[in-house]
Amino acid sequence: MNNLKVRETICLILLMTSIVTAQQLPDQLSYENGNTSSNEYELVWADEFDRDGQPDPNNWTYENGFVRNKELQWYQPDNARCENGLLIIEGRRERKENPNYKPDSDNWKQNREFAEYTSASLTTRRLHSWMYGRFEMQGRIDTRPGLWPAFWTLGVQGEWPSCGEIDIMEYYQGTLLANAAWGTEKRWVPKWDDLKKPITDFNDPNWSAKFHVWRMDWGANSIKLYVDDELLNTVDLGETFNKDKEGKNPFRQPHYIIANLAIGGTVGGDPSNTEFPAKYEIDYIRIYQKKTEPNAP
Ligand SMILES: [Ca+2]
Ligand SMILES: [Ca+2]
Repeated sequence: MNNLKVRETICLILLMTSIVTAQQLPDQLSYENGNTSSNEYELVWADEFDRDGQPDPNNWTYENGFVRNKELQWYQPDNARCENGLLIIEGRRERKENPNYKPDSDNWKQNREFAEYTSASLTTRRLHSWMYGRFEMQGRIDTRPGLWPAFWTLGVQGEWPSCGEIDIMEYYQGTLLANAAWGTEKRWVPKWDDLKKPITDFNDPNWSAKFHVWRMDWGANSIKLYVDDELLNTVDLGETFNKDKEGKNPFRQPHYIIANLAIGGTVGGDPSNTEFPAKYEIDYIRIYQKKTEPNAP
């Protein structure tokens, strides 16, 4: 090739390259703008619940017996199973003898001879915890009277509520909640940043029959809680320092997750006319963190 031909060829190659680049650019841009979960965040942990049988013991451990809020159910692993790609937490009306029964005790965990209900509470405590990121749960909740399903987190250090609590999904008595709680001057008394959303506000009579996606976007400065991409509550982490002696911010430490179906108790409502079993179904739980700065917002 003479010099002219070489130049023409180079020009042609450059021209074609620029055309190809120009054609690729819009797709690339729309991908970057539209799909934040695959661009900004990367998946760091997930359970898709796609193997039938007991939930994966590498991911989950269990709360047992009577645990909190004077709830009616006895927690036991038997009420959790994976089936057709779903984690099913099943509330049952069944009598369970309380092995810790002491008729004269002032403690509600001891002075009940029986539990009249059973259910399950799964947690990643001591197995998996994360600081910051996007936490997502797709599930379907049973919204009938007396049922109190939740998908929430607790911080790894400190007693409640100084450890920090985040309620990504909580439901009872017709209302969805999206909350955070932390410590005050008084032991065991929390400060809340709460949001209550009656499910009738969704103007969908079939809302409870459908699966929904609950999401938390958590960074060093804020927590944002969503259902189906609707922002329910923003928590300003400049405000969430515990008012105890240590004064720590419990939302700047790793948290583990809990998925449970409570029945009755302090605020769960009256389940006595509800037909059992009741189901809380979870299709997946996914945790994403930012690629560039995994521990920053
Ligand atoms: Ca708020
Ligand atoms: Ca699934």
